[in-house]
Amino acid sequence: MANDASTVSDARPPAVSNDLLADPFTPPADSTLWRTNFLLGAATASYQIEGAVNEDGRLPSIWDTFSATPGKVLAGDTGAVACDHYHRWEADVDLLTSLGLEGYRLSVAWPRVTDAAGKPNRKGLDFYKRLLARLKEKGIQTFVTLYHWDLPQHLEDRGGWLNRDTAYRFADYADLISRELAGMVDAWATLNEPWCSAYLGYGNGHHAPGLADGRFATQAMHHLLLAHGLAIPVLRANDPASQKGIVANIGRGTADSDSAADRRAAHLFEVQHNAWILDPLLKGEYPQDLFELWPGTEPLVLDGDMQTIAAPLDFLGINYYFRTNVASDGARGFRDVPLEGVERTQMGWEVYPDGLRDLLIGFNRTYANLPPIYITENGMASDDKVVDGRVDDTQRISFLKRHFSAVDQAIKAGVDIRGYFLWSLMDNFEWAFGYERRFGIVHIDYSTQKRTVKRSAECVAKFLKERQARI
Ligand code: IFM
Repeated sequence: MANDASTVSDARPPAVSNDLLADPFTPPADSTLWRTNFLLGAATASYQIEGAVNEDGRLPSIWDTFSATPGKVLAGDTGAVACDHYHRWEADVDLLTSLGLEGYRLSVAWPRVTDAAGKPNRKGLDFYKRLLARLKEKGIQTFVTLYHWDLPQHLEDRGGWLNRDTAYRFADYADLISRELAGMVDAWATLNEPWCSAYLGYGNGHHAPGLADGRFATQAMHHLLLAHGLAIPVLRANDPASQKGIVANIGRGTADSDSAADRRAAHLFEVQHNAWILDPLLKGEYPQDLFELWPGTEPLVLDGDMQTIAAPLDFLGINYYFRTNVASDGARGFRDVPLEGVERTQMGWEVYPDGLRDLLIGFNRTYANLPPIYITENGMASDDKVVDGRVDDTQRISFLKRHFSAVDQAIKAGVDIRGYFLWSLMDNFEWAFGYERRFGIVHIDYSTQKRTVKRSAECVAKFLKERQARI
């Protein structure tokens, strides 16, 4: 989950131990990640890498507006140029291929492919057609997200996700794009991280469109989930051979003490971060605890909405980054109690791989109909520098190794996990933190657009090569 300022601190990571340096990456021989049908790829998103915001008929998005508003994004950064991927996509696909990555998760920019009347914008569509065709030619599996936060501004001007009509406009967009790209996509995800769109966008205003009201957050969430539910049958009809799913960010909440009140606080944290999204999708209902935590915020739900939202899924995408330690805050539910002396990333987020394992095992117990899982994002930001042509991102290597192990443990405990996408293929526009925070396994020099493969990417490539050699 990106950019919740409450989770950012100045803590610096401790040094990485010697044995990790000696054997930086390769999973142990009995790891399930050696299975060649476990897909290993990398992920990006349109606004974070494409740039070219005024080209070929692209319309403004809420992130163009938000990032142009003083004080909203660190250093006044915007996605106007980003990694210039719109012009450099061929070299970027070559980069993916040279690393041996088997999957690529990207998103389509809604304002690039439709005009204000929802009609196709041919030039924008052609960009994605060329990109997907090249990826297919290279044998790379494609996971395409329809909405990674770049809502067309003209829809926000009519209420954005607070307006139920946006859900229907999204279904129209899903219809158009899946007709156009049918047969070119291996897996469709409707939304990326509705928690961030609803809570950060409409609940606390840290993200576009920057509104801050608890009732807005729950209503926006309802319309986002409705949009998802309306789009799933459309995608099935238009592109039957592909998988259909959604991507949720999940958060681990642990109790600061063993007291019943703190344990309840940790439970409420996970209701707010996980069950708020997963219960409607997998049980067809909102968790009632959510409205105890946020009284008076029940969204307007029309007859049939919950059945629409609970449309069966082929996969669930899970994005995991960190845990939050919490204590009871009386009527306010929970408050963060940051732990001291723990390893943190450039975002200030705690490195806590067990949280991923524990959440996955917990979901497998809670949801009888849990679909197959892909880890659609996992990774970390570090203040990476190019020194003598190399980027030695030791902490990321260790981070990835430990999260691979967490995934392996969850698989061995019975969770059906089919793949893992690193966040991110390259450093990019990290929303409210602009370009300062670097999540890539490839370094970007924003003044020259030079790409430099980091050591973590070399480790992943080496592992993939060894795995391939075993076939
Ligand atoms: O960069 C974001 C991404 O867009 C969505 N998931 C979290 C990442 C890191 O904050």
